[in-house]
Amino acid sequence: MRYLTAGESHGPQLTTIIEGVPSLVPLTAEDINEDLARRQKGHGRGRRMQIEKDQVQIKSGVRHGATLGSPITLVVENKDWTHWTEIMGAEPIAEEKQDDVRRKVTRPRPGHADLVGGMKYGHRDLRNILERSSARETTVRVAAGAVARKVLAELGITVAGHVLEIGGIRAESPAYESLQELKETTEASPVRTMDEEAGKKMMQAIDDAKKNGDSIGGVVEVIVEGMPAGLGSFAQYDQKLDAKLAQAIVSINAFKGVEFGIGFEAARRFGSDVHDEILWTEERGYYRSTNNLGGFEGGMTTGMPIVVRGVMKPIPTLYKPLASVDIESKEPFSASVERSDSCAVPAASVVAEAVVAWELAKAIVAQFGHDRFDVIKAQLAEHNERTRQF
Ligand code: EPS
Repeated sequence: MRYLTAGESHGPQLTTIIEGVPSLVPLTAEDINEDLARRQKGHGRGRRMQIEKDQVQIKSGVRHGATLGSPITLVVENKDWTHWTEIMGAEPIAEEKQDDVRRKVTRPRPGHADLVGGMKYGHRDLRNILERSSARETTVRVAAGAVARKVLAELGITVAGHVLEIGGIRAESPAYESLQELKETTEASPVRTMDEEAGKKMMQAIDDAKKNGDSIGGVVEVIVEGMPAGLGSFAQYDQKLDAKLAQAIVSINAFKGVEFGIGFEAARRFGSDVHDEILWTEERGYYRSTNNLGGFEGGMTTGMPIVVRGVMKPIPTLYKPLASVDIESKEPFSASVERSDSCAVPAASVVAEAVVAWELAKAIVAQFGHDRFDVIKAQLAEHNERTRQF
């Protein structure tokens, strides 16, 4: 399975073309819209989210509620486009109109792609960079992830994301009976956290940052239950599934780091206090007494829940801008101010779910590869029985 995305933040639409999804997977626009709406929420979002109401249009690859096996094209229109049709239009504009129409950006924002992107592609108008490097693009990554999530759900695999930390305020480690409970609690939280008290403080921290013209980041966690053991491989560096998840997490806009299980904490413990002891029962097959390694050994899934975290830096667009240089005059200036969010960590936890779901569904389809989903389902059931009895 693979997908590409296309589209500018204030262009007419965002598009993804997804290839390699097997036939016969049940799929409706509603499955995708649910995740699109979840991504739009969260305390700390800016005015843009009041303009947009993201809805997918399925343009190919699905008929009467099920995938065909042919490429799936998903489109989400930008409602804001009506305000940007001239500024972002594809047609050339007359010389004398350019200053009025372009909304040219020449003062790069530290931490955004503006300066280096401009140097790289030779754009003296940095809008040509920021339009595509904007996190608006994650809309269609969530759409592609929703398709992957549907594949996983049909195989009994559940993916849930939540917020662990915002602006230095850390939620208590979530105690939950089931992933369903975690999902319901975090869905009701404006900052997608299990810990209500910490959630209030997080919201206050977001409001304070906003008041100061500043932004704040945080840590998100994705948990996946129901994964079979033995996906990915130790045999070659580029087959390690945890490495693919790490790439996927760090590919989310503004993400700077990733860890699995106890993560960096492992550096501070003895081996005897890190590695997860092996148990077996007739009913469960092999399992572990703990899950410090977050569901991976040797680049392969162990069958324990996958636990992966990512750290998001504060958004670099600041109403109280940092020092920058105007690329026309080379004079020092404050960086450009673009409308933005003061904190998008809750939304980013939904994006993290999507990119994790995508990598896992892709690994399953690759390993139990078939054009038909019913055959993949049967092969996975056989695999699970073999590993249980091994
Ligand atoms: C973003 C800037 C803001 C955010 C945007 C990401 O958009 P605008 O420039 O239109 O105000 O709202 O995020 C989204 C539009 C979205 O859908 O998540 C940026 O510069 O990265």
